[in-house]
Amino acid sequence: MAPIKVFTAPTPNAHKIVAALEELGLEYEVQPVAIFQGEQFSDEYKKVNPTGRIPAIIDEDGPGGEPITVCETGAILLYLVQKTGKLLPTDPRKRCEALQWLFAVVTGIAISVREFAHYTMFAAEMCADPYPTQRYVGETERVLAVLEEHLKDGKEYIAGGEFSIVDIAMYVWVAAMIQRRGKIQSSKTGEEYVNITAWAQKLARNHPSFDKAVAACEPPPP
Ligand SMILES: N[C@@H](CCC(=O)N[C@@H](CS)C(=O)NCC(=O)O)C(=O)O
Repeated sequence: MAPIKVFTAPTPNAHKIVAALEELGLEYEVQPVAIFQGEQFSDEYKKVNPTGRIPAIIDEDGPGGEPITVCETGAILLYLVQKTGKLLPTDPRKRCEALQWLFAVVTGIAISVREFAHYTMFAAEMCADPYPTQRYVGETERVLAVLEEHLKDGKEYIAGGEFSIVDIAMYVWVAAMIQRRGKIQSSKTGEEYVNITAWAQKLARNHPSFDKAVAACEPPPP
């Protein structure tokens, strides 16, 4: 069976998909896309993902044994669940809870964290107006406080009481923040988010897939 081709760059969104493939034990082959050189907008890549974003996957053994291309991390994660029947609770209530969190992470929390990083780190000197920075710092603060409260009492997983694609989708952003800032903390008070930290540390210890994903997405040497 042909390995799943996964289009990557060294970013949390790519780590998310490679970590899921690792967790599921699916064979995959990484196809790096040089997003800082604009390769995501090449005619060739736009045949894979017309929106010019990584990651994307091509599974030669898709539904009905036919090839399928899937873009958007939420859709890719759900495709992998559909393919394997793993990494999402099967109990209907737990599944609903997990899907609710998945969409909150992919469409909301991840965007806040990404824009927070953009305005405080990558574009810090390019934006004279304080509004975007204030908005994303404030929004990131708000959503991380919600997650911090949710993970209290030593909760091991975000949803449904089991490890799922929701933990994978959130972990990659938390890990990126911890890597860049040393710890995950409130920008207002400087206080560490202890519940998020404990959840992330436990995941990192028990799931080597995350480190493997980061290594697999490293850009090829020039
Ligand atoms: N909603 C998309 C977001 C993907 C995304 O933002 N990818 C970034 C890398 S993390 C990208 O391709 N950036 C290239 C660019 O902005 O031109 C998803 O979840 O797949």
